Order: sequence, then C-alpha cells, then structure tokens
Amino acid sequence: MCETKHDGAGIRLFSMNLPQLPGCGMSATTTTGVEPVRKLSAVFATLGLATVGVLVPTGTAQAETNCDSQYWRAALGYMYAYEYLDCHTALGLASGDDSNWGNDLGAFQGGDTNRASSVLHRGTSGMAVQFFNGTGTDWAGGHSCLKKSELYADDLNDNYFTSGVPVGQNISSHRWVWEGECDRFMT
Ligand SMILES: [Ca+2]
Ligand SMILES: [Ca+2]
Repeated sequence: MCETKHDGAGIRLFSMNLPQLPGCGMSATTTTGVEPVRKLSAVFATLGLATVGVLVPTGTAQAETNCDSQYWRAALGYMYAYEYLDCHTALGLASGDDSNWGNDLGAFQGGDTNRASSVLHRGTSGMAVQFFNGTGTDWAGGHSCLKKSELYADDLNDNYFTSGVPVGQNISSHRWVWEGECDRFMT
C-alpha cells in the first residue's frame, strides 16, 4: 500500500505524505526515503548541465569579433582596409595618404579600388581617416570618415558617402584629416 503510493511519486509527495504513514513499516519508509534523494541528485545534475549549456553560448556571443582581434594586432599609426566584412583579408595598410587606390603607386594599387568591405583605424595622432568614392588630390566628391575612437567599421555596406553612395566596395582613395574636415562618419 505504502510502496504503491510512493512509487514514481515526486519529492513533494514524499515529504507531504511522510507524516501520513502511521501504518508503514520502517522498511517502507527507508525505501521511499532513498528514492527521492537519488532523484533529487539527478535533478540537480540535470540543472547543472543545463546551466552550463546556457552559459557557454552566452560567452561565445560576447567573444571578440575578428575586427576586435585585428585591431589589437594592427601596427600603430596605420589604417587598414579589408576585402571582406569584419576585417577579413587585408587589401593593405597605410600610415599616409593614397589619392588613388587603383593606380600603381602608394599603399593601395590596382584592384584595391572599389573593393574594401571593412576598414580599421590604428592611428595614433588623433586624426580621422577620410575615405572617398573618387580619386585625385583635389579630394573632392563624396567622403566618409573613420574616427580614431570608432576603431573600425566592420561592414561598410551599412555606411554611405556624403553623396549618398554606399561606402562598401566603393572606396577609391583616402587621406588623414582632423575630424572637423569631415561631414560624415562611419559607424
Ligand atoms: Ca594608390
Ligand atoms: Ca569608388
């Protein structure tokens, strides 16, 4: 009778029913007493695993992006441009200006023009990097600036030149300027 009541019963049932067992012998009480303890351990073990399972993905989500890690390994004083999003595959780096990313001079040459998808700022002067859609030392046309404090722009498709043209795969020149010369900043 007692064993039937407690077989498969939960922990709450066990503790609730314990005082209501005047007719039960010691053996029955002992048997039902062991069962819930073992179940309780199993429950806590399961909860423990579930907690770890939840924490691990959370930690992964907060892990550094590739731009974060590239930033810390970048050479001081340089701007970097990358072919792909999140600072993957560097097209080049520059501590100075390059008025034409498509010519055969300077830090960026040939196929580098209209190719960058992300950029990184590791300058130390406090100046911003001003990127242009066009080329030439007149530094005219649409531009967008990357502040030193912004560190990097991991997706240039989310940014636009002052002309309204998307920055992604459209940068063709750059120079270092003070932030006051910029009308638009990358985010
Ligand atoms: Ca060039
Ligand atoms: Ca362009």
